[in-house]
Amino acid sequence: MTQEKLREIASHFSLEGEVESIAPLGEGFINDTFVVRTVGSAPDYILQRKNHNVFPDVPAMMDNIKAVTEHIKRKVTDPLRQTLTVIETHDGALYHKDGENFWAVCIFIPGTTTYDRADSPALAYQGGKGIGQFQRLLSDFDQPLSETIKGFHNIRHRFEQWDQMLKDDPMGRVKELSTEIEWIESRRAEMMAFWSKVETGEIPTHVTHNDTKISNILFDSATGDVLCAIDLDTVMSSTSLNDFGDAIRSYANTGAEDDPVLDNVEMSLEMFRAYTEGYLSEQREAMSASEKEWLAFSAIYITFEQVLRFLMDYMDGEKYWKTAYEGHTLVRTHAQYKLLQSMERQYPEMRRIVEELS
Ligand code: GN1
Ligand code: MG
Repeated sequence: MTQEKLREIASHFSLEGEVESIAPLGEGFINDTFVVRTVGSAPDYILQRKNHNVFPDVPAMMDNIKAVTEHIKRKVTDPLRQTLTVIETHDGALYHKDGENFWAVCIFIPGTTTYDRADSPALAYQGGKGIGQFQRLLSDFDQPLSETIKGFHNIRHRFEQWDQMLKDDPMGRVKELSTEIEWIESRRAEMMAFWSKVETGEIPTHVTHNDTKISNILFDSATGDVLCAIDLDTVMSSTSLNDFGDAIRSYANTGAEDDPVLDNVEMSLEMFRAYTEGYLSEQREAMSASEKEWLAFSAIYITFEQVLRFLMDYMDGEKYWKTAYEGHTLVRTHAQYKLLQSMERQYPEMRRIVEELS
């Protein structure tokens, strides 16, 4: 994408100050992200091309983000730093459509740090607190939210996709994957049993973030404290347990999500404890007994789902996540499966920690 084209796209939004430069930021696996630097004291901005293959209804997604961030702004002391600020186009829209691509802008929050990996229990504690805070600020949000990705953390829906994938076998890879397929099938009943509790309401639903890996949290560079949750594309109604579980999947992994060296990958109980402590510091009172009962299991549930999703994408020819090399998504599948096994082994201890801290 040329500078000129990016500048043309940015020009549709109500930006303060003159654009100085537009450069790629980070390495999102789904969207394309740029930072727009402006001249002088005007704010800088984040410009994103939203992946419409992943998000079929970008306008509905932007409505969700706008509603949720406005709600948070009314409750915090520093509304420009403690959540995202969506910038409209000159026509008052929340996105600009260029051909078939959707673009959106929010304010770049300066003086912040992001991490790809949690390098200390203190950071995990802050991350847990951040998601706990995010859920607390939205606990009285009562507007309808669109389901922007159907059945996102709903394992019943994921198994429907799985059964279809096994039938279609678009790349002819099923025959090479009997081991991996068995990883999925042997856990089907256990995962469905958990999800049934959400379906019957035994485990309640709330407004949730749904993508709580560490890189989606901003930390204040000056204090090291958590500032806010970003990447609100998947804000929807679901069980808040999944936000916890997805974060453990990210913070407590001693290796990388796509680690080719499986010996690097374990779940660190120390990080699990720190994240749990931070999360419960915000959520202890609000949580129901059933949520506390299933909190530790949610890490296993979400990590299983991630194994399933990566494996399905590999079977589908690696279309969903960006890849750095062929077979990258199978490497991701194996690394996440190693993490899942590590969690399963340590599950009694995880439960004990939750009980102790709650
Ligand atoms: C995607 O958008 P990003 O990179 O934060 C994915 C998550 C996965 C994650 C795995 C909308 O997250 O669900 O857990 O990759 N987001 C979507 O790295 O599918
Ligand atoms: Mg995302």
